[in-house]
Order: sequence, then C-alpha cells, then structure tokens
Amino acid sequence: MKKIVTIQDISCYGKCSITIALPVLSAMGIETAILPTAVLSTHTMFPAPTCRDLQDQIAPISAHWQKLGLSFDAIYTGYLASAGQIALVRKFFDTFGGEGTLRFVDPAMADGGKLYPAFDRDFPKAMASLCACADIIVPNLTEACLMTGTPYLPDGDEKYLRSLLEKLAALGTRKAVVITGVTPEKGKTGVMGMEAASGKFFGFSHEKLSRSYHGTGDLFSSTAVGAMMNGFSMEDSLRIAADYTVASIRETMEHDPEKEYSVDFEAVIPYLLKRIGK
Ligand code: PXL
Repeated sequence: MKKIVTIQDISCYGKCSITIALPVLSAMGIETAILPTAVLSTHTMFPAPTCRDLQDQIAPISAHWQKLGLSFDAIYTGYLASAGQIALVRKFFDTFGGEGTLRFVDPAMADGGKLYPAFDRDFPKAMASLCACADIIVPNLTEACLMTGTPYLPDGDEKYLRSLLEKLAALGTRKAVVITGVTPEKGKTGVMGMEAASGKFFGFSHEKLSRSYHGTGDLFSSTAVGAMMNGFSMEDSLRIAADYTVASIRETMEHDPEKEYSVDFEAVIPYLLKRIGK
C-alpha cells in the first residue's frame, strides 16, 4: 500500500485541509500520515476562529519519525500558517523527500486576487521558496501571481497564462507547474500546466459552475495526489481531480443548496472510486 504524509492544518469544523485529505486519500486506498501545523476551531470563512499554532511540534515529530526510519511515497503540503513553518517544512523535504518521494505543494494562501487575511505581504516569497523544492506545484491564479510578482488578470489570455507558467517554472520546481481555475476559453474554467524539463505546455478546460466553496482547492489537490499514487499519469490525475471537484460542487448545489462553508464530497466518493477503477 502506498503511504504518504500530508502537512497542513486541522480545521475542526468546516471541511478543508486535513479533514478533506484524510477521507479522500483513505477512500482512494492510500495510507495517510498527518503532520498538523495548527488547530483551528473552524476554517477562516467563519468569523473569529480560534487557532493554536503547532509549529513547535514539527521538528520533534520529524525527529521521531527519522529515528523510526519512516519513509513516504509522497509529501503533500497545503495551508501553512507562517514563514517559520515553511522553513521547517523545507527541512522536512530535505530529510524525507529523497528520490522516489513525490513532493507536491499546494501553496494555499490566497484567492480572488487577495492574500488570506492571516498572511503578511512577505508570505508569498516564503511560499515560493517551498515551491522551489517541490516536484509539482498547483497554485491558483492569485497565488501564481503573488509568487511571481505578476499583475492579477482574471481574464488573461493564453499568452499571459503561458508567461506566468514560465515564471513559475523559474522558481525551480522540478517536474511541473500547474495553475488551477484558469483557461483561455471563455465561459469555462480549467487547468494549465508546464513540464519543467521540456517546457511543454498542457492543459484542459472544464465546466464552470455558478458557485464556489471553501475547501475545493484541498479536494482537488488531495485527489490529484491520490490518483498519482494509484498509478495514473500526472495529467490524467489532474483531470480526475478536476472532474471529482466539479461533481462535488454540483452535488452540493443540487442536494444541499443552503450549505455555504464547503462541498459534500462524501456523497460522490462512489463516483471517484469508479473513475479510478476501484
Ligand atoms: O482551503 C484552504 C484552507 C486551509 N486551512 C484553513 C483555511 C483555508 C482557506 O481559507 O482557512 C485554516
């Protein structure tokens, strides 16, 4: 059985980060260890969540795991609470991220042209330094712009998006850079990427639904990692992740229209498993 570790926060109520990664990856047949970076009462869409930073636990947990000789097929990082945590996660990559371990970074920190309120202006630079140590990164358009110092143009054309991918690749990511929630096609959304070694562009567009929810980025990333761990190619995995995210949004809009804080991904796990042949 493949075994991965995910490094992100626990938001106790609201479904995002670890409370999405664990059920999705377990359903996909992947053993998932967690390195929690903070405990919040809810995710930050709710007003005034409590937050206990767990930064002081990252080094001792890593040291214990190192003593036990643990290893992982992938390290998947999401929302990290501070530049200090990012420095510790880079060290974790040095220790546990050798050959044969996929380093997958979702630089969750911003959306809609704005940094999440918890972060200061220097944070994207720290996140860019983690992306430099990754194999695959999956920023949204806002995160890609912030990490590369590029103006945020939500309706940017193909030339703009390709140039942004080139700037992301220049951060140093080894295998591929991917931007989520973008397409040059009008009225749709999609995924665009670039292979780092060859400079080859790839991408696809898919349906854009009228509502957006917290946690869908985490759902996309967890599913993409899970599909890769199930032997799918990177591009097929991104497609599976996009399709499952769309299915989860549609499910929520149709059957739980009052819900605002996250998506009912649990109800469409059977679809996901069929999609990956389980
Ligand atoms: O979905 C990303 C995420 C993760 N963790 C926390 C968040 C968010 C998005 O806002 O608030 C605590």
